[in-house]
Amino acid sequence: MKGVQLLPEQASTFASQVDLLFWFLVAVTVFFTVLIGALVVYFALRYRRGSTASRAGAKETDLRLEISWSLIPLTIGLIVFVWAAKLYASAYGPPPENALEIFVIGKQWMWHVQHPNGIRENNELHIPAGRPVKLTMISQDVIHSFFVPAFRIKRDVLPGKYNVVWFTATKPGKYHLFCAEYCGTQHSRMIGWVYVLEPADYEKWLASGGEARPYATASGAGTMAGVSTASLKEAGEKLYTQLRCNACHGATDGQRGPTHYGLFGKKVKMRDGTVVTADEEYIRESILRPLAKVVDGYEPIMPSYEGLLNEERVLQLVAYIKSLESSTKVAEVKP
Ligand code: HEC
Ligand SMILES: [Cu+2]
Repeated sequence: MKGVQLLPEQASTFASQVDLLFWFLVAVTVFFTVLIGALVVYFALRYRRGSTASRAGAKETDLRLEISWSLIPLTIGLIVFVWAAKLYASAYGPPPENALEIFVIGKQWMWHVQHPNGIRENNELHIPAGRPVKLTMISQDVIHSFFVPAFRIKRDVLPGKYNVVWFTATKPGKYHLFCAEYCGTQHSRMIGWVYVLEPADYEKWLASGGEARPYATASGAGTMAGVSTASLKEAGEKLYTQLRCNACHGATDGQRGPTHYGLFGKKVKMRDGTVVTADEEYIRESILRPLAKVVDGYEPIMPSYEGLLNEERVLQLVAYIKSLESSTKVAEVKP
Protein backbone atom coordinates (compact mmCIF):
# COMPACT_ATOMS: atom_id res chain seq x y z
CA MET A 1 0.00 0.00 0.00
CA LYS A 2 2.59 2.58 -1.03
CA GLY A 3 1.45 5.85 -2.49
CA VAL A 4 -2.14 6.26 -1.37
CA GLN A 5 -2.53 5.42 2.27
CA LEU A 6 -6.18 5.17 3.21
CA LEU A 7 -5.78 4.32 6.89
CA PRO A 8 -3.03 4.94 9.42
CA GLU A 9 -0.45 2.23 9.94
CA GLN A 10 -1.59 -0.76 12.00
CA ALA A 11 0.61 -1.01 15.07
CA SER A 12 -1.48 -2.60 17.81
CA THR A 13 -3.49 -5.77 18.23
CA PHE A 14 -6.70 -3.70 18.01
CA ALA A 15 -5.74 -2.03 14.76
CA SER A 16 -6.50 -4.87 12.36
CA GLN A 17 -9.73 -5.73 14.21
CA VAL A 18 -10.95 -2.14 14.09
CA ASP A 19 -10.05 -1.89 10.41
CA LEU A 20 -11.88 -5.12 9.59
CA LEU A 21 -15.06 -3.71 11.12
CA PHE A 22 -14.48 -0.43 9.32
CA TRP A 23 -14.08 -2.17 5.95
CA PHE A 24 -17.16 -4.29 6.62
CA LEU A 25 -19.19 -1.10 7.19
CA VAL A 26 -17.73 0.41 4.03
CA ALA A 27 -18.55 -2.74 2.05
CA VAL A 28 -22.16 -2.87 3.30
CA THR A 29 -22.63 0.84 2.60
CA VAL A 30 -21.14 0.66 -0.89
CA PHE A 31 -23.09 -2.51 -1.75
CA PHE A 32 -26.49 -1.05 -0.84
CA THR A 33 -25.72 2.38 -2.26
CA VAL A 34 -24.80 0.83 -5.61
CA LEU A 35 -27.70 -1.65 -5.55
CA ILE A 36 -30.36 0.95 -4.71
CA GLY A 37 -28.84 3.62 -6.94
CA ALA A 38 -28.67 1.24 -9.91
CA LEU A 39 -32.27 0.08 -9.40
CA VAL A 40 -33.53 3.66 -9.12
CA VAL A 41 -31.86 4.56 -12.40
CA TYR A 42 -32.94 1.31 -14.10
CA PHE A 43 -36.61 1.62 -13.10
CA ALA A 44 -36.70 5.34 -13.82
CA LEU A 45 -35.53 4.69 -17.35
CA ARG A 46 -37.50 1.52 -18.05
CA TYR A 47 -40.83 2.71 -16.70
CA ARG A 48 -40.49 6.36 -17.70
CA ARG A 49 -43.58 8.10 -19.00
CA GLY A 50 -44.24 7.06 -22.52
CA SER A 51 -42.11 3.92 -22.50
CA THR A 52 -43.72 0.82 -23.92
CA ALA A 53 -42.49 -1.56 -21.17
CA SER A 54 -45.32 -3.80 -20.01
CA ARG A 55 -46.94 -2.83 -16.70
CA ALA A 56 -49.03 -6.01 -16.53
CA GLY A 57 -49.09 -7.80 -13.18
CA ALA A 58 -48.04 -4.69 -11.23
CA LYS A 59 -48.83 -5.01 -7.50
CA GLU A 60 -49.65 -2.54 -4.78
CA THR A 61 -47.46 -4.41 -2.33
CA ASP A 62 -45.70 -7.70 -1.67
CA LEU A 63 -45.32 -9.12 1.82
CA ARG A 64 -42.18 -11.13 0.98
CA LEU A 65 -40.49 -8.00 -0.27
CA GLU A 66 -41.44 -6.02 2.82
CA ILE A 67 -40.27 -8.73 5.19
CA SER A 68 -36.93 -9.06 3.44
CA TRP A 69 -36.21 -5.35 3.34
CA SER A 70 -36.91 -5.24 7.07
CA LEU A 71 -35.13 -8.40 8.17
CA ILE A 72 -31.97 -8.11 6.10
CA PRO A 73 -31.01 -4.62 7.33
CA LEU A 74 -32.02 -5.61 10.87
CA THR A 75 -29.72 -8.63 10.76
CA ILE A 76 -26.84 -6.63 9.36
CA GLY A 77 -27.44 -3.92 11.96
CA LEU A 78 -27.38 -6.46 14.78
CA ILE A 79 -24.22 -8.09 13.44
CA VAL A 80 -22.48 -4.71 13.44
CA PHE A 81 -23.80 -3.95 16.92
CA VAL A 82 -22.56 -7.19 18.48
CA TRP A 83 -19.24 -7.05 16.64
CA ALA A 84 -18.55 -3.42 17.57
CA ALA A 85 -19.71 -3.85 21.16
CA LYS A 86 -17.34 -6.79 21.63
CA LEU A 87 -14.45 -4.83 20.19
CA TYR A 88 -15.27 -1.81 22.33
CA ALA A 89 -15.53 -3.93 25.46
CA SER A 90 -12.14 -5.51 24.83
CA ALA A 91 -10.42 -2.18 24.18
CA TYR A 92 -12.05 -0.23 27.00
CA GLY A 93 -12.64 -3.06 29.44
CA PRO A 94 -10.22 -4.21 32.15
CA PRO A 95 -6.64 -4.68 30.91
CA PRO A 96 -4.85 -8.04 31.21
CA GLU A 97 -3.22 -8.75 34.58
CA ASN A 98 0.33 -8.61 33.24
CA ALA A 99 -0.12 -5.15 31.69
CA LEU A 100 2.65 -2.64 32.15
CA GLU A 101 1.21 0.27 34.10
CA ILE A 102 2.00 3.82 33.05
CA PHE A 103 0.42 7.07 34.20
CA VAL A 104 -0.45 9.97 31.93
CA ILE A 105 -1.34 13.49 32.96
CA GLY A 106 -2.81 15.81 30.35
CA LYS A 107 -2.41 19.52 30.89
CA GLN A 108 -2.64 22.61 28.75
CA TRP A 109 -0.80 21.88 26.50
CA MET A 110 1.31 18.81 26.94
CA TRP A 111 1.30 15.14 27.78
CA HIS A 112 3.19 14.24 30.90
CA VAL A 113 4.06 10.58 31.35
CA GLN A 114 5.14 8.86 34.57
CA HIS A 115 6.65 5.41 34.54
CA PRO A 116 6.42 3.39 37.76
CA ASN A 117 10.22 3.32 38.11
CA GLY A 118 10.38 7.11 38.20
CA ILE A 119 11.16 7.92 34.57
CA ARG A 120 9.18 10.93 33.41
CA GLU A 121 8.63 12.05 29.87
CA ASN A 122 6.94 14.98 28.19
CA ASN A 123 5.13 14.46 24.90
CA GLU A 124 6.89 11.13 24.49
CA LEU A 125 5.96 7.66 25.56
CA HIS A 126 8.33 4.72 25.34
CA ILE A 127 6.82 1.25 25.50
CA PRO A 128 7.87 -2.29 24.60
CA ALA A 129 6.34 -4.17 21.68
CA GLY A 130 4.29 -7.27 22.37
CA ARG A 131 3.32 -6.49 25.94
CA PRO A 132 -0.04 -5.07 27.05
CA VAL A 133 0.28 -1.50 28.32
CA LYS A 134 -2.27 0.02 30.67
CA LEU A 135 -2.49 3.80 30.79
CA THR A 136 -4.13 5.42 33.79
CA MET A 137 -4.86 8.97 32.72
CA ILE A 138 -6.10 12.17 34.29
CA SER A 139 -6.19 15.83 33.36
CA GLN A 140 -4.90 18.67 35.45
CA ASP A 141 -7.24 21.21 33.83
CA VAL A 142 -9.73 20.72 30.98
CA ILE A 143 -10.86 17.69 29.02
CA HIS A 144 -8.20 16.26 26.70
CA SER A 145 -8.26 13.11 24.64
CA PHE A 146 -5.40 10.65 24.21
CA PHE A 147 -5.34 9.51 20.59
CA VAL A 148 -2.84 7.21 18.89
CA PRO A 149 -4.20 6.54 15.40
CA ALA A 150 -1.76 3.70 14.68
CA PHE A 151 -3.10 1.84 17.74
CA ARG A 152 -6.74 2.73 16.95
CA ILE A 153 -7.29 3.93 20.49
CA LYS A 154 -8.73 7.19 21.71
CA ARG A 155 -9.75 7.90 25.26
CA ASP A 156 -10.92 11.08 26.94
CA VAL A 157 -8.65 12.39 29.68
CA LEU A 158 -10.84 14.06 32.25
CA PRO A 159 -10.17 16.35 35.18
CA GLY A 160 -11.10 14.72 38.48
CA LYS A 161 -11.29 11.13 37.32
CA TYR A 162 -8.87 8.42 36.24
CA ASN A 163 -9.64 6.96 32.85
CA VAL A 164 -7.96 3.77 31.73
CA VAL A 165 -7.09 2.53 28.27
CA TRP A 166 -4.92 -0.39 27.26
CA PHE A 167 -3.38 -1.80 24.11
CA THR A 168 -0.61 -4.09 22.92
CA ALA A 169 1.73 -2.51 20.43
CA THR A 170 2.85 -4.94 17.78
CA LYS A 171 5.45 -3.16 15.67
CA PRO A 172 8.52 -1.25 16.82
CA GLY A 173 8.51 2.27 15.44
CA LYS A 174 7.54 5.86 16.05
CA TYR A 175 3.87 6.81 16.06
CA HIS A 176 1.89 10.02 16.35
CA LEU A 177 0.20 10.95 19.61
CA PHE A 178 -2.51 13.58 19.40
CA CYS A 179 -4.87 15.40 21.72
CA ALA A 180 -8.24 14.82 20.09
CA GLU A 181 -10.36 17.18 22.16
CA TYR A 182 -10.19 20.91 21.57
CA CYS A 183 -8.63 22.17 24.78
CA GLY A 184 -7.66 25.78 24.16
CA THR A 185 -5.54 27.92 21.89
CA GLN A 186 -2.50 25.62 21.80
CA HIS A 187 -4.57 22.46 21.36
CA SER A 188 -3.03 21.67 17.98
CA ARG A 189 0.42 21.74 19.59
CA MET A 190 -0.55 19.14 22.16
CA ILE A 191 1.10 16.37 20.21
CA GLY A 192 3.85 13.87 20.75
CA TRP A 193 5.36 10.55 19.79
CA VAL A 194 4.92 7.03 21.00
CA TYR A 195 8.10 4.98 20.62
CA VAL A 196 7.53 1.27 20.45
CA LEU A 197 10.79 -0.53 21.19
CA GLU A 198 11.92 -4.11 20.88
CA PRO A 199 11.74 -5.62 24.38
CA ALA A 200 15.55 -5.68 24.61
CA ASP A 201 15.81 -2.01 23.55
CA TYR A 202 13.12 -1.17 26.03
CA GLU A 203 15.08 -2.80 28.85
CA LYS A 204 18.10 -0.75 27.79
CA TRP A 205 15.98 2.37 27.73
CA LEU A 206 14.67 1.65 31.23
CA ALA A 207 18.15 0.89 32.54
CA SER A 208 19.47 4.15 31.11
CA GLY A 209 16.78 5.99 33.06
CA GLY A 210 15.16 7.13 29.85
CA GLU A 211 18.30 8.68 28.42
CA ALA A 212 18.92 6.11 25.67
CA ARG A 213 17.31 7.27 22.45
CA PRO A 214 16.97 4.33 20.10
CA TYR A 215 15.00 6.61 17.80
CA ALA A 216 16.40 10.09 17.44
CA THR A 217 13.81 12.84 17.38
CA ALA A 218 14.64 14.86 14.31
CA SER A 219 11.97 17.40 15.12
CA GLY A 220 13.05 17.69 18.70
CA ALA A 221 9.37 17.58 19.58
CA GLY A 222 9.98 15.72 22.79
CA THR A 223 11.74 17.17 25.75
CA MET A 224 12.68 15.05 28.69
CA ALA A 225 11.07 16.14 31.89
CA GLY A 226 14.12 14.95 33.74
CA VAL A 227 14.61 11.70 35.49
CA SER A 228 13.82 11.70 39.13
CA THR A 229 15.94 9.32 41.12
CA ALA A 230 12.98 8.06 43.07
CA SER A 231 10.41 5.66 41.69
CA LEU A 232 6.80 6.73 41.76
CA LYS A 233 6.09 4.84 44.94
CA GLU A 234 9.26 6.04 46.67
CA ALA A 235 8.27 9.60 45.87
CA GLY A 236 4.86 8.74 47.27
CA GLU A 237 6.33 7.33 50.45
CA LYS A 238 8.30 10.53 51.03
CA LEU A 239 5.23 12.64 50.47
CA TYR A 240 3.21 10.40 52.77
CA THR A 241 5.62 11.10 55.63
CA GLN A 242 5.94 14.79 54.75
CA LEU A 243 2.17 15.26 54.82
CA ARG A 244 1.97 13.25 58.02
CA CYS A 245 -0.54 10.77 56.70
CA ASN A 246 1.07 8.31 59.10
CA ALA A 247 -0.17 10.33 62.06
CA CYS A 248 -3.51 8.63 61.45
CA HIS A 249 -2.71 5.69 59.18
CA GLY A 250 -0.46 3.00 60.67
CA ALA A 251 0.56 -0.56 60.00
CA THR A 252 -2.72 -1.81 61.43
CA ASP A 253 -6.21 -0.38 61.72
CA GLY A 254 -5.88 2.23 64.42
CA GLN A 255 -7.88 4.54 66.63
CA ARG A 256 -7.61 7.44 64.26
CA GLY A 257 -7.66 5.85 60.84
CA PRO A 258 -7.68 2.54 58.94
CA THR A 259 -4.41 1.01 57.74
CA HIS A 260 -3.41 1.29 54.10
CA TYR A 261 -1.64 -2.07 54.11
CA GLY A 262 -3.58 -4.44 51.90
CA LEU A 263 -6.06 -1.70 51.01
CA PHE A 264 -5.67 -1.82 47.25
CA GLY A 265 -8.24 -4.10 45.65
CA LYS A 266 -10.00 -4.72 48.97
CA LYS A 267 -13.73 -4.31 49.41
CA VAL A 268 -14.27 -1.54 51.95
CA LYS A 269 -17.50 -1.05 53.87
CA MET A 270 -18.74 2.51 54.22
CA ARG A 271 -20.70 4.13 57.00
CA ASP A 272 -23.87 4.13 54.91
CA GLY A 273 -23.59 0.37 54.34
CA THR A 274 -22.35 0.51 50.74
CA VAL A 275 -19.31 -1.52 49.78
CA VAL A 276 -16.63 -0.03 47.57
CA THR A 277 -13.68 -1.72 45.88
CA ALA A 278 -10.54 0.21 46.69
CA ASP A 279 -9.16 1.04 43.26
CA GLU A 280 -7.06 4.01 42.13
CA GLU A 281 -10.13 6.17 41.73
CA TYR A 282 -11.32 5.45 45.27
CA ILE A 283 -7.91 6.16 46.80
CA ARG A 284 -7.66 9.43 44.88
CA GLU A 285 -11.11 10.47 46.04
CA SER A 286 -10.37 9.50 49.63
CA ILE A 287 -7.35 11.83 49.63
CA LEU A 288 -9.01 14.79 47.94
CA ARG A 289 -12.56 14.44 49.24
CA PRO A 290 -12.47 12.25 52.36
CA LEU A 291 -16.07 13.06 53.18
CA ALA A 292 -17.40 11.64 49.92
CA LYS A 293 -17.08 8.10 51.29
CA VAL A 294 -16.44 7.59 54.99
CA VAL A 295 -15.15 4.17 56.06
CA ASP A 296 -17.39 2.29 58.47
CA GLY A 297 -16.25 2.52 62.09
CA TYR A 298 -14.30 5.78 61.71
CA GLU A 299 -15.02 9.41 62.38
CA PRO A 300 -14.79 11.77 59.39
CA ILE A 301 -11.73 13.53 60.79
CA MET A 302 -9.46 13.26 57.76
CA PRO A 303 -8.58 16.68 56.31
CA SER A 304 -9.13 17.26 52.59
CA TYR A 305 -6.01 17.64 50.47
CA GLU A 306 -7.91 19.15 47.57
CA GLY A 307 -6.02 22.11 46.11
CA LEU A 308 -2.87 21.19 48.04
CA LEU A 309 -1.68 18.41 45.75
CA ASN A 310 -1.34 18.40 41.99
CA GLU A 311 -2.26 15.27 40.06
CA GLU A 312 1.35 14.17 39.86
CA ARG A 313 1.61 14.08 43.63
CA VAL A 314 -1.73 12.37 44.00
CA LEU A 315 -0.47 9.70 41.61
CA GLN A 316 2.63 9.25 43.76
CA LEU A 317 0.51 8.77 46.88
CA VAL A 318 -1.78 6.36 45.04
CA ALA A 319 1.24 4.38 43.78
CA TYR A 320 2.64 4.20 47.31
CA ILE A 321 -0.62 3.07 48.88
CA LYS A 322 -1.03 0.49 46.10
CA SER A 323 2.39 -0.92 46.93
CA LEU A 324 1.50 -1.58 50.57
CA GLU A 325 0.61 -5.24 50.53
CA SER A 326 -0.87 -6.90 53.56
CA SER A 327 2.05 -9.35 53.72
CA THR A 328 4.30 -6.38 54.50
CA LYS A 329 1.96 -5.59 57.32
CA VAL A 330 2.34 -9.02 58.83
CA ALA A 331 6.10 -8.62 58.64
CA GLU A 332 6.01 -5.22 60.28
CA VAL A 333 3.70 -5.92 63.15
CA LYS A 334 5.80 -7.05 66.07
CA PRO A 335 4.29 -9.73 68.26
C1 HEC B 1 -6.37 13.35 61.00
C2 HEC B 1 -6.18 11.97 60.66
C3 HEC B 1 -5.89 11.64 59.19
C4 HEC B 1 -4.89 12.12 58.38
C5 HEC B 1 -3.83 13.15 58.72
C6 HEC B 1 -5.04 11.44 57.14
N1 HEC B 1 -6.09 10.59 57.17
FE1 HEC B 1 -6.71 9.35 55.68
N2 HEC B 1 -8.29 8.75 56.81
C7 HEC B 1 -8.53 9.13 58.12
C8 HEC B 1 -9.72 8.49 58.58
C9 HEC B 1 -10.36 8.65 59.97
C10 HEC B 1 -10.21 7.70 57.52
C11 HEC B 1 -11.46 6.83 57.51
C12 HEC B 1 -12.69 7.68 57.42
C13 HEC B 1 -12.87 8.27 56.04
O1 HEC B 1 -13.02 7.52 55.10
O2 HEC B 1 -12.82 9.51 55.94
C14 HEC B 1 -9.29 7.90 56.41
C15 HEC B 1 -9.38 7.29 55.17
C16 HEC B 1 -8.42 7.32 54.20
C17 HEC B 1 -8.44 6.53 53.00
C18 HEC B 1 -9.48 5.47 52.68
C19 HEC B 1 -9.02 4.26 53.45
C20 HEC B 1 -9.85 3.02 53.42
O3 HEC B 1 -9.51 2.10 54.21
O4 HEC B 1 -10.80 2.90 52.67
C21 HEC B 1 -7.32 6.84 52.30
C22 HEC B 1 -6.86 6.23 50.97
C23 HEC B 1 -6.61 7.83 53.04
N3 HEC B 1 -7.30 8.10 54.19
C24 HEC B 1 -5.42 8.38 52.65
C25 HEC B 1 -4.74 9.38 53.38
C26 HEC B 1 -3.55 10.02 52.92
C27 HEC B 1 -2.82 9.70 51.61
C28 HEC B 1 -3.22 10.95 53.85
C29 HEC B 1 -2.06 11.94 53.80
C30 HEC B 1 -2.01 12.78 52.63
C31 HEC B 1 -4.20 10.86 54.90
N4 HEC B 1 -5.11 9.89 54.59
C32 HEC B 1 -4.19 11.63 56.05
C33 HEC B 1 -7.75 9.97 58.87
C34 HEC B 1 -6.65 10.68 58.42
CU1 LIG C 1 -5.61 18.72 24.94
